Amino acid sequence: MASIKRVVSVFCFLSCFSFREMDGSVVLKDLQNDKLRLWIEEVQELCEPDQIHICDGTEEENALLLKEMVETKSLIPLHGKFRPNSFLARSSFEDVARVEDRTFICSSSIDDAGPTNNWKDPNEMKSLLKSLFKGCMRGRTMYVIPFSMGPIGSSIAQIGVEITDSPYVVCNMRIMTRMGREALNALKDQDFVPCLHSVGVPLEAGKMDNGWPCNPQNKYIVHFPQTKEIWSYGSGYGGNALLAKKCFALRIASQMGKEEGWLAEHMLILGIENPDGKKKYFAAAFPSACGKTNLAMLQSSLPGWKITLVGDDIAWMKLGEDGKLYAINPEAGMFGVAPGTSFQTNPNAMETIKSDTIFTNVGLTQDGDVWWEGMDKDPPKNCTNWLGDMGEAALDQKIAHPNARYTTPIKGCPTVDPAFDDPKGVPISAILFGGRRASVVPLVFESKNWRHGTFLGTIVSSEGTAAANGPIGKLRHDPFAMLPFCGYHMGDYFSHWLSFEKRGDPSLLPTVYYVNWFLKDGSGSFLWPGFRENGRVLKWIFERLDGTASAESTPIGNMPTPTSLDLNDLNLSIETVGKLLTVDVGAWLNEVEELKNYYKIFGEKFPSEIVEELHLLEAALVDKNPKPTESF
Ligand code: GTP
Ligand code: SPV
Ligand code: MN
Repeated sequence: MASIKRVVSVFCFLSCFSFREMDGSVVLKDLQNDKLRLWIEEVQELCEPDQIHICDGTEEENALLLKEMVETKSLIPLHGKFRPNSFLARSSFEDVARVEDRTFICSSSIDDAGPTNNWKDPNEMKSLLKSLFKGCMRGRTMYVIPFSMGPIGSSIAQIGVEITDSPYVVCNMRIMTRMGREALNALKDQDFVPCLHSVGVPLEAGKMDNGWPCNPQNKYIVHFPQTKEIWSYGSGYGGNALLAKKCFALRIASQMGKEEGWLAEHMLILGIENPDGKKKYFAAAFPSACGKTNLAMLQSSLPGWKITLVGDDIAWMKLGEDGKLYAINPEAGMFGVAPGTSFQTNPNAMETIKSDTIFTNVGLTQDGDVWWEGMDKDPPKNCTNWLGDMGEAALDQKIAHPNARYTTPIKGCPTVDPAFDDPKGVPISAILFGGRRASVVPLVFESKNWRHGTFLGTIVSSEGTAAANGPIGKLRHDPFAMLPFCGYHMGDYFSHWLSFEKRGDPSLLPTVYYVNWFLKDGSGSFLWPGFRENGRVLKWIFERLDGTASAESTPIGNMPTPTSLDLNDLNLSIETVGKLLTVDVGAWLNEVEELKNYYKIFGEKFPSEIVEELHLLEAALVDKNPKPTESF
């Protein structure tokens, strides 16, 4: 490799190891941080890599890694005419999504992890992991990736360092975070979150990978919330391997937020401007593959309304000195669902991924471009599927895996918000919860106050998607869209949310809304057109906050009056609008029973305020319920 000037052995503490250094790259003497140096030494001793590469985040370094991956066939370069500087990666059948049953929260006590997390004793887990990691990087390069979650220098931001043996992870982390020398400089002698990752496939001398390396029999995605450490073994895919994302920015950060009085949430952040140029910011929590990326990049069909993108997956929110809740997006990129993305459903995503994007598990067309279900009508002739098969060999497979994704820089999005890099964050006026519900939950309703809003977070449930291993379409509770991501006892998490009411002036907190784009009619078709038309619901929320849109009180919350929701030019029948904006009292009473049952799992840590809210809802529904005799 021409650009690697030398392989050197430096520093007494790692004297027997070789370091890859390039012109201007980070060298060991740059590592002023004692904890970092000691940790690198420990990991190198444990994992026994052939060499160590400290990432500086430069273009040159990235180009070198991409070139090496193309040479070893772990990346396919796409045709520069269609997608400049873009690549396709194909994983394996056994490594396509998050693995929730292999994800562990190893708090000091099982009670701290709570009923929604897999718990193992931290000491036992550490010794098991140490045996797995022993020698696991033999034959490979160990990459050290310093990164900042959030704008460097923001008081809400945090520094992490991921060590990985996957160059695919390095290039994805470079898109997803602010990675390299700048993050290292910001670290100085402060603390950081160590994130250790291995694909779990040591290589014999002189051997190369045959396909996507992973260790399906031994996947462990492990978090130590007390010591703020992450260890991940056996998977190279998405949230299992890009440890800054779900592992750090949600599971570990949620624990930090509990300790320090802030919120780490599975939420998009968007800016919304009305035709008069008045602007607000909203955050929204929907479970995985339920429409955050789409909403965050929305191009409204309503004249004069403009939506801008701050984040599509994660929000860190802190109370500002003015009492408002400020949010930053800790990420710098998007790891978005590809299937279903088209110029009709998400034109801004299609623009963003025109270049500088890594696609994983999508189809490859004969002329070197990508394709997936829902991009346009039919797959082009002779398109290979996500496994690289074509024709008969590919018959039982979709072209793209349902959880195929693109990794792309947020700054490449034509609608990126001007405050994307603002260290202060953006003030949040509304928080939306939602999920995939074919029935029961209407298009939109508004909470009455913060406590009721928190209750609405606890009742989120959604039909399963391909984002995680597990049944697709089956309804499951997913409070705050955080079920797989809360790093501590969810009962304590509900109390933490409630506590914001007392931290300052509750009237300055965002108003909570509940939305559902996914109602279906009897034949299984969506009742609501969704996608860009969701801007109409955003408009109603905006105008509610301004006091210019009307609503009527219902047992579940405030709902749009027939004329306050802008449905112009939608051609929806009165019957459809009725279905979208109806509270089905009987179905909601069943929902209440289901919630009573569900809440039991949280035991003594379940806050009494939420029980009270459930009782209030039940009482309001019973009040509206026509007595059985009346229906005769
Ligand atoms: P994660 O990245 O997994 O956290 O998911 P996400 O919430 O960002 O999901 P995303 O926006 O990528 O949406 C996933 C799927 O939902 C895609 O297949 C979309 O086509 C579909 N989707 C998004 N918005 C809508 C909508 O308004 N209506 C309908 N019917 N489908 C939608
Ligand atoms: C999700 O599953 O919610 C994602 C994708 O955003 S992953 O990063 O793999 O968790
Ligand atoms: Mn997500």
